[in-house]
Amino acid sequence: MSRWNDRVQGWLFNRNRPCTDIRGEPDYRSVSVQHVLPRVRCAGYRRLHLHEPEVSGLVASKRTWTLDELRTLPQVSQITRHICIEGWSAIGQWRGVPFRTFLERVGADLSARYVGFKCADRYYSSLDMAAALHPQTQLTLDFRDAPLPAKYGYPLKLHVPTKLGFKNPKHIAAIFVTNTNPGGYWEDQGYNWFSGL
Ligand SMILES: Nc1nc2c(c(=O)[nH]1)N[C@H]1C(S)=C(S)[C@@H](COP(=O)(O)O)O[C@H]1N2
Ligand SMILES: [Mo]
Repeated sequence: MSRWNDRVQGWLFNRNRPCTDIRGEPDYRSVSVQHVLPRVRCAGYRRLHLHEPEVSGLVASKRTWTLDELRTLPQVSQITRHICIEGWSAIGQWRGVPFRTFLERVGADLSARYVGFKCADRYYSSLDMAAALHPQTQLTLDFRDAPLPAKYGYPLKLHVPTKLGFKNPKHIAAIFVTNTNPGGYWEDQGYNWFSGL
């Protein structure tokens, strides 16, 4: 049933419709309960490539991206609402690279079906390619005008305002493009995989 639901949601998804029309003031205060906050290591540990995202799968260029390199790509600032399935939501101001720009830069096969994410705290999730390419899907580096605080996903988070909160991976350690559905931490425990808004 959930599979069928995924398919119908996929058909209904409008690839370009902005999903949030935010007039309110950003009030982002996470109410999420994350049991493990990973200790992430970035600049300074670069030689070890710890927790700077490793890009693999159906991409022309498989390698690790440093945070400095990500900051050389075009950055966009946006205000979007995050909606958690547990009943809270909050508006945040986020800056980062439009994920489509990133996928194009790494030579991703944009006709592949899924993009998967592995996180430094062993969380994981995945998206359909249409959601990954949505103009508001953002590889986020900054909260307001400063690097993401640890609890909001340092060093890197994916914002997907067209999806429920659990499909917005924080502390991203690996990104891969694939035709095999990678599932997700909550998705594999019965939450609907598509979870569109
Ligand atoms: N790595 C990682 N990403 C994660 C989670 C997590 O526990 N670990 N929780 C998810 C859930 S359920 C929500 S609602 C949001 C919460 O993001 P926030 O803490 O920045 O508000 O992150 C999502 N991404
Ligand atoms: Mo959540």
